[in-house]
Amino acid sequence: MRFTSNVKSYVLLLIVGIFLLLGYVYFNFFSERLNRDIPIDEDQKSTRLLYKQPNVLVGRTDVVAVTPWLAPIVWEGTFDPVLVDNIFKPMNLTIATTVFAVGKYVSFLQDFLETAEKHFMVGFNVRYYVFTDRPHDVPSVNLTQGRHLSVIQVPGSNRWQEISARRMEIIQTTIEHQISREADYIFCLDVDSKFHARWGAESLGRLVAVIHPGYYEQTRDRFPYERRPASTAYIPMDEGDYYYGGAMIGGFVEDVYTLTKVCRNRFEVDAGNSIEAAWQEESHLNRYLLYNKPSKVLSPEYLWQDFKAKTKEVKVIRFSGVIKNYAEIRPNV
Ligand code: UD2
Repeated sequence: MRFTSNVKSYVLLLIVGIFLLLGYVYFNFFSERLNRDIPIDEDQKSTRLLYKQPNVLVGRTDVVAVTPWLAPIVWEGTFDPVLVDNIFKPMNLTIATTVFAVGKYVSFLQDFLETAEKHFMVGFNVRYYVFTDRPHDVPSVNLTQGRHLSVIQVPGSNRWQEISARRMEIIQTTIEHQISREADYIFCLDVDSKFHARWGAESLGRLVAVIHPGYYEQTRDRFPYERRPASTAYIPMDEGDYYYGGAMIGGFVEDVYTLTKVCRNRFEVDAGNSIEAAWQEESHLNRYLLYNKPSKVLSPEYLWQDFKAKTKEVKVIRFSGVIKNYAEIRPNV
């Protein structure tokens, strides 16, 4: 009798133990997943999100943070990184990042990738697409979890203008064949650059462009737009919003697809008429963005140049072009 009652107690204890273990597993793993899907839940203290109260009267007054078509211009101090991350991180987004390293430009890849791992879209799924004619020279860089790199072979060229300009066509076809299935957003970046500080989800938008650091203090008639009416990139002297840098194009994959397709077609029309726009694809980009306004504009913090002294309104340099010896690095002068 005594033996049977001991067995019963052991069985009872075992059942209680199993329930406790299951409860522990549920609350530690599954409830955490559920909470991540609901970033702000006022009823549950554990999911409260604390951040500085937004203010409509106090903020940056030294820069303009909105375009006349009401798109944000992203400057340090105009967004809360903690809040932004809490909105975007639960969405489990994948960000495609294209970078061309043709000819000697392959030597810039190591710094570009290593600094991107430190500062670019940290905590997001990132897929780098490296386009090069020298796949064996692509450095091996340690990527953190959720980040991948594909190498795509492209032809070399003996004209830098062609390498730079053909990016539109190659990005367009790669979106069509691969990226459209693998990513939500895309950034197309220049390789001869390094990241120096956070470049995060505050930069995400439907169509994103960056203000070129060399021209944000100039009047529109001084912008180096294509000025010949015979070119499809033509912009008259009394038109234009900002001068956007060709070193960054971003947005939803489908919106960047349309942009690259249109610019590529216009580039080919020009080529058929023996015209090459003043700044190749950058000129076509500027023309496209004049009539298809970006939904978000990044300040020059997101595209600086190492040779340029920091100005007072630029509080943080996030991404900057390195100083390079053009004669040494380019296939032609
Ligand atoms: C400006 C633009 C650049 C592009 C170019 C016009 C900025 C800061 N830069 O830079 O985006 O619009 O004018 O053509 O706005 N590349 C190679 N191999 C080469 C040459 C170029 O891979 O031999 C690729 C590489 O990814 C490079 C990019 O093309 O970063 C742009 O070329 P660049 O950096 O020589 O052009 P740059 O400095 O005049």
